[in-house]
Amino acid sequence: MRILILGGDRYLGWPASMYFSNLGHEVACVDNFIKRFWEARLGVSPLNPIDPLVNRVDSFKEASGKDVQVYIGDLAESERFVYRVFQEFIPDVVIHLAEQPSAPFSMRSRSDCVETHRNNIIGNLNVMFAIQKYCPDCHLIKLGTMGEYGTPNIAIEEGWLEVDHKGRKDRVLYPKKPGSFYHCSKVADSVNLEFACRAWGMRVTDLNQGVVYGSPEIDFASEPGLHTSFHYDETFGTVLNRFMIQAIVERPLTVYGNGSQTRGFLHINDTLQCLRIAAENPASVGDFRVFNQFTETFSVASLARMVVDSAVELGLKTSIANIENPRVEQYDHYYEAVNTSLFELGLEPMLLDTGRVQKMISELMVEKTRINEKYFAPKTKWSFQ
Ligand code: USQ
Repeated sequence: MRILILGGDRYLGWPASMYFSNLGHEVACVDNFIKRFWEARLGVSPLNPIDPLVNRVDSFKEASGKDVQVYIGDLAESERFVYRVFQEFIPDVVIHLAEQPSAPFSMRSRSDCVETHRNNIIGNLNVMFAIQKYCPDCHLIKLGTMGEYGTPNIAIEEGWLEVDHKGRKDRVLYPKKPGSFYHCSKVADSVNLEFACRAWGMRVTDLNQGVVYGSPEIDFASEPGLHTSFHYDETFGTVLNRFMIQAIVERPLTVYGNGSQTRGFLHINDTLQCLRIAAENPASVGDFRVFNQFTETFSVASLARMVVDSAVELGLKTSIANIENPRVEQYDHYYEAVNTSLFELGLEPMLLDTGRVQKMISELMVEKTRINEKYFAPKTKWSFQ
């Protein structure tokens, strides 16, 4: 397949580019390096220094013999750039990972909220119009988030809900209760895509992904120069990645509030597997298909306990600190989310236990001297003064 990966420079997009290339597909990736700009603006960097994308593409070619094409440009800024990419490459599958991914980033200020919406919603619209114009039969795999649903007091279905209301029935998009302006931008994307499926007959898979952790365990991913970006700061680092790094330097784990918040989680290798499963089993014409993409659920407190137990066995002394929660989120809430579709299509999960946490901590330990403890304390509050 000809696979176009949008957002090929960062945490998920770079391993996805190598992974699909390793599988023998023809891969091109697109990026405008805005995440590098945001990182510089916030004064944070990933655990490892990350080579420029074009250098990584060269290193990957040397290691694997495979070519990955690169297009550099902004999906949201100029539809002309987007149209040129689609007209030239004519993808069979588009994997859209090119969005501002952080809830805290979107809550920093008015301008960061607007920037998140501009980047995510307009970028997605430009991709939709490019598909409609140059490759209407192509399958769009769009990264959504479990956080679109929030934590409702009823079971979370996969995107759709059968409703029986005042004696009449319908199938409606599952009601959304997003937990940040970032999550709101993903809801807007879903609404736009569902409409385009009805109006234009687009084929879309919306992957409502949970919280990702770990480093990719795929061919070439751990070779020098080919690492992906691993964040542990409050803005771009996800919770388990942060906890593992905090444990390595024997600092207390920053559990927000009482830690009873429950979320779906998955290893980054399972993200890649899910993208492959979606690509190999395309949505039908006019189908807005939603998969809930996580392999298991944990409360933040239970994750922290698992990290502490794993770290102690490795001889590290760490503890749990229940700090004031900078976010507005529910505690002790109901959380029951369906995630059967990807399993039915063959997903074989890499589940989390103390053994896996220890393996990940041991691998990350090599970078111990690079860890910046200033990244641990959260500063972004959900409430504005
Ligand atoms: N948390 C802590 N301590 C920390 C960091 C986070 O207790 O040091 C808690 C948060 O309060 C939250 C949970 O851990 O309840 C998850 O936080 P997170 O920062 O790992 O994840 P989140 O902000 O929800 O966003 C991440 C990705 C986003 C993706 C989302 C999936 O950054 O791109 O969409 O996970 S989901 O959470 O299902 O919406």
